[in-house]
Amino acid sequence: MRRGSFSKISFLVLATIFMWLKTYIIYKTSFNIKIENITQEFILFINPLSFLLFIFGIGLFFKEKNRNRYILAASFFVTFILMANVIFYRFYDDFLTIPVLFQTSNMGDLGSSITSLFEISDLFMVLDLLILLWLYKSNPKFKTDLRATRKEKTAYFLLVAAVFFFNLGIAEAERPQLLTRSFDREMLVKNISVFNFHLYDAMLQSKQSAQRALADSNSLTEIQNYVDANRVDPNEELAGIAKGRNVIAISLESTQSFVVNKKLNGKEITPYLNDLIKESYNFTNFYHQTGQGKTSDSEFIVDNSLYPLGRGAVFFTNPGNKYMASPDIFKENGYYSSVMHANNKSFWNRDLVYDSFGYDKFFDLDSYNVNEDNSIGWGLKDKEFFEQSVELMKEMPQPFYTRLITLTNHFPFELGEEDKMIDEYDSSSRTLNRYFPTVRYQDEALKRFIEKLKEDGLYENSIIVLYGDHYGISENHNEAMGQFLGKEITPFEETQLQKVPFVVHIPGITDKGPKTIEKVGGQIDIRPTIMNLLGINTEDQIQFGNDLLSKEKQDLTVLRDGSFITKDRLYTDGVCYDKATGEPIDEEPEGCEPFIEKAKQELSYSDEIVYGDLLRFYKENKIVDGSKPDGQ
Ligand code: GP9
Ligand code: MN
Repeated sequence: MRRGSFSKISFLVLATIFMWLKTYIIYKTSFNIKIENITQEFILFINPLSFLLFIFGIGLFFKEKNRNRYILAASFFVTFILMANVIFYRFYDDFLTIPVLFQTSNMGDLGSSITSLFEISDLFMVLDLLILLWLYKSNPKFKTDLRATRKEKTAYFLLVAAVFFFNLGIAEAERPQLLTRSFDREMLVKNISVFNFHLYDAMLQSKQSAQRALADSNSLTEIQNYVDANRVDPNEELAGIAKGRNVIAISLESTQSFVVNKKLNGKEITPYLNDLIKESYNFTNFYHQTGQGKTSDSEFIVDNSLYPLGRGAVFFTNPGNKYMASPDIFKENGYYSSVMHANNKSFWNRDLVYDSFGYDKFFDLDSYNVNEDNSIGWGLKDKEFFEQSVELMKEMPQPFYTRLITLTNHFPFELGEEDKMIDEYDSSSRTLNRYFPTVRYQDEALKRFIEKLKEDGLYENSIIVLYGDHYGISENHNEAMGQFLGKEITPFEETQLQKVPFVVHIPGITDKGPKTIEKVGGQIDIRPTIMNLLGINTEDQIQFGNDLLSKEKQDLTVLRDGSFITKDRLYTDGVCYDKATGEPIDEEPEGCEPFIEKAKQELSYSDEIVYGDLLRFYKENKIVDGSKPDGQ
């Protein structure tokens, strides 16, 4: 670059470099960002660059004096953002988001103690500002009257774009589907920088507020009519058979039904579960209904009996909505509620969402003793997790509702040799091969868990609910899956593979009278089914699920992609299949026809509730006037 050009941007370059290094130093000293390899470290290092070049680059549109003034102001502004995050992180172990900024209760906690959160070392954060200020005031080298030419500006912003896409490219390679699939703030900051994360957050926020602003209570009236028309009476005989018991719900990570009662090299894959279902209510035509939000979507469905969103994770897009979630219903019935999961509390935005759902407590990573020896893959091993969870459960006020989220059977299905109780499979898919030992391990962990509940006196007065959260083996592994199942994986089979276990074990009851329930259902039916067993009435709830034990329940379940399954038909990708043969049926499309519209309608009603935050219009089981929402 010519000297002239350089002097036009030298103040800019200096400010950028200062801020870049400062951000990286803050990443390393003030935030706890887990780095697993050198690529991740590199991404972390370069990620502030695109934003900083951009924001300081705007200075090129000003003449020199104003330019430097602008750059100084931008430096103060960016430093302020960093500082706010550092201080917030010190208290909450999390990055700032817009909903959090407006969550007065959170901010109230911080309140007066904000000054006490400052540390002497924070002064380091203004060091570069002082240098820039001093240069601006005293050093004429940084003052020329030159304007940047059009060409130079274009070249500069092309460079900014190149840096941005380079960053995004390697981040996507390191963490596929970063922006659509993973909504962990730490992950976003680690990959696209704390600054771009705020921009992303602002974008989501504005979209969401627009949709919310346009909604009124009339939309809810129509939906309530639909819900009421589709509600069936729960099973009367079974109503209240588990009244007053603790509810222990276990989310089985990535567990699909195809492993149940199935052998690999002559060995059962889930021997414990296979025995347990003989003493339980076992639902054999049960499907997960999750979308991109994976585990978090399943949590949303289970606790709300609503559908997750077609795009993104509702936990991330609408964490602050008004919900009528299980914890609130349980609370009204004298229950204490909690979630137990040994991961960062901010993963999937859980900390915020659980507050909205009304949970009394989230036992997150900090509640567990996690070290290298008791961890594998994503974190704490299931056996240890269950073991420690029972200890925590012993201290809970009873009756309680607690949801435990397992972790070991998560892609990439890593497991230490000492924990392998079954061989890997032998196929072209490393993922499928490794799936079996981790499923087997999870099954063993479950066995130990229930034994421990018995030892510790928590078994008899509880009901145990098991469900698979979502698929573990995606369609990318169809060939290997076909080899294992001994049949070609057609779109029909692929949809059938979305079946996950749903098992309700009621000590003293289901062991004496187990049932196999073939009624077609999905995760939205879990809440109404369990509530009826507990004798809790959910007739006033706006929910799409129904009691799966009710004779009247229609054999129909809608998956998030619009596919659906009835008693004898399966519809996916616009094709109607005969369930008995797995073959498409052209001559008799009526089998699917009546449900196609219904499926779409139901999903869109559910979306409307979420995007419009419609449940805010529902108070004390009545729809209230939409013109005066509760001032939120
Ligand atoms: C992470 C765990 C896994 O906390 O729930 O999430 P997933 O990737 O399955 O959605
Ligand atoms: Mn999961």
